[in-house]
Amino acid sequence: MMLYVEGMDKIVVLAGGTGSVKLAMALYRLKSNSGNSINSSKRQDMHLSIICNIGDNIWMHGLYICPDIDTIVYGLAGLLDRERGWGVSKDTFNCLAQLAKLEGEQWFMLGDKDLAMHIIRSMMLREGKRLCDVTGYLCSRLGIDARVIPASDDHIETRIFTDAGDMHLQEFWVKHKGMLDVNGIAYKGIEHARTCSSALHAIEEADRIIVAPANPVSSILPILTIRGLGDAVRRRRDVCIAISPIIGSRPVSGPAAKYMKALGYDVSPVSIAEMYRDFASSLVIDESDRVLMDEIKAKGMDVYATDILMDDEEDGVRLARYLLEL
Ligand code: FO1
Repeated sequence: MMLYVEGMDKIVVLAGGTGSVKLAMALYRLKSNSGNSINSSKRQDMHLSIICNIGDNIWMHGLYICPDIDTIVYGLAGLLDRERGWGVSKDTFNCLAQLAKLEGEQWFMLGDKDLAMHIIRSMMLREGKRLCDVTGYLCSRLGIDARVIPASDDHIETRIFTDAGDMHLQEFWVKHKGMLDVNGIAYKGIEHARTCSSALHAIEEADRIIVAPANPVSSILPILTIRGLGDAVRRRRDVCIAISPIIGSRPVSGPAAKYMKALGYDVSPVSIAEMYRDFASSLVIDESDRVLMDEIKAKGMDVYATDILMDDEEDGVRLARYLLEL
């Protein structure tokens, strides 16, 4: 359990992977003592806890891959391949090429350096350690001064229902390149999953909870649907603020539009308000969606408009500061 220093803001982020890491990195840059390049007068004392989606997790080659956790960990450790938004920068794929020779075509790009993470994690899990402890250990080895917490130690997986059958999210998104029509989505195993005590503790103690601009269906709802976790966030609704992952009628990135339509939602920040209003009291939308403010207020949320696109690091830091100052 984390020991908090009196007077420091406790910030909790609910995060997916590629869409969330820019915000997580920006908050981390603002944080003091993270060895970053921000002018010290602009830094802010804070405890940063990032609760990560685990619905993308998948067993491959006997290894447990946790893409969203790893994206956040690599981002905070300064190792992330920022262009792709996942994996380790300047990684090579020699092991994968050899696997292709021995096993046949590979569709999931596991880099040589990235594999080290999966090998150690899988070994520790086989020794009986919990995913939250394994993640904490890996973060400490990489010198990360923040808590990265899996939403649960239990395995859940987001299944996508298509005309070609139901499949793991990674199969849909990576193997089939997100091209199939989506008829439905389910979080397999979620009814038995329990949240980690460290996630509950972080939520209870938080001064601010930030829902990152992540895919609402495949990143945020799997977190909030885990037993105990959604209730804990609901109890802290007053300090919970969400950033819309939709600008106009398009997601900032990824397959959110397909998934939202499959669940019967219009692709709009107003739908994000419908999905999050039980958990968050405020929604931050893009400046260009100002016209929707009244409609969102009518859903029962406070609404703020600013530039939410994070094209570069400075955009991220500006948005992070805006969220902390709201
Ligand atoms: N995304 C891809 O589009 N293609 C890949 O081959 C791929 C491999 C991969 C390996 C490790 C990892 O941590 C992430 C990886 N991702 C890959 C990203 C991942 O599929 C998704 O973007 C996330 O699960 C969504 O948050």
